[in-house]
Amino acid sequence: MKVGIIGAGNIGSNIASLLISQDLASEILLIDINEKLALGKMLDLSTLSVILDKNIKINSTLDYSKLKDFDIVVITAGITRKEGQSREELAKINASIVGETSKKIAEFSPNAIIIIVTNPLDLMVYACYKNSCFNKNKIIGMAGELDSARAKLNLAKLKNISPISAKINVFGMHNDEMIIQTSQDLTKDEFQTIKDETINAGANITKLLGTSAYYAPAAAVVKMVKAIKNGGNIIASVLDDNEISFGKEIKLSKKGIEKIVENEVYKSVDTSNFIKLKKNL
Ligand code: TXD
Repeated sequence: MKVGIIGAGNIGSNIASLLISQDLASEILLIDINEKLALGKMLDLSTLSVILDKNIKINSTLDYSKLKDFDIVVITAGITRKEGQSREELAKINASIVGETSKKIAEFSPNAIIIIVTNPLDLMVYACYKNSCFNKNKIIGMAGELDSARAKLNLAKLKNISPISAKINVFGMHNDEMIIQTSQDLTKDEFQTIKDETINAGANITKLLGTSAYYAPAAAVVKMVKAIKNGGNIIASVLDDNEISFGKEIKLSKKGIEKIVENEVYKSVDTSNFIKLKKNL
């Protein structure tokens, strides 16, 4: 599979590294407005592929015509929120980056499946849809797998169980309004603790690193690539008939979203902020 990655920063380059090590791509193209960064990452990743005995084509460019007929394109491009900057401002700036990028993908890889990573995630799925004019079943946003993994860790810590066997998932918006669903018996207080810790998980990492998390977000994208390649269920931000996007469980294949798995919790997702911000993009 040919995988394009727009934005060769922390998450983009880690996605490439995981794709190479797990034999998930035959070709990888890195595109970044910072050409030097993309070139440097490409050279480093090419060397990594040789060390791992992987025969894979890796290139970097700013020329979108090289993104011809790719199967999957991941968008991580964008800016991170600066101090004092509102969510609205960030949404506007990143929507224009994601929008321009999406138009280019539509021009050169019209049959691709697009995975959005850029924040604010759910709104960026909408921005991609509006600008690419792709069918809704070809655009998915990465957040639910990441938030669910964070919730699993928090539940495991609280109940002293393995995070792998923790039965907990996160649906809805990729922000404080996320919705947690678990079959684990919990008191109200325990549930609230897990919810608070999961909501704050990203910000805690950002405080420590001075930048947002990247290993886990990259791994979550790669999980989505695997589900596209081999078929499988994952949680992703997907658009509904009203052009509102939030995290739902979906069945994926090489054709895109095959099915949305219905769940009562979708009805309790608060979409008011999304609708308000969407109008300003
Ligand atoms: O759960 C999730 N979806 C997320 C999302 C979890 C963590 C971080 N999340 C967001 O992903 C984060 O808030 C950012 O919006 C993106 C990418 O995060 P990353 O940590 O990879 O950011 P970097 O390292 O700053 O990389 C972004 C790259 C950088 O190299 C820029 O030069 C490039 O994007 N960039 C562009 N490339 C191409 N074209 C344009 N216009 C452009 N603008 C910036």
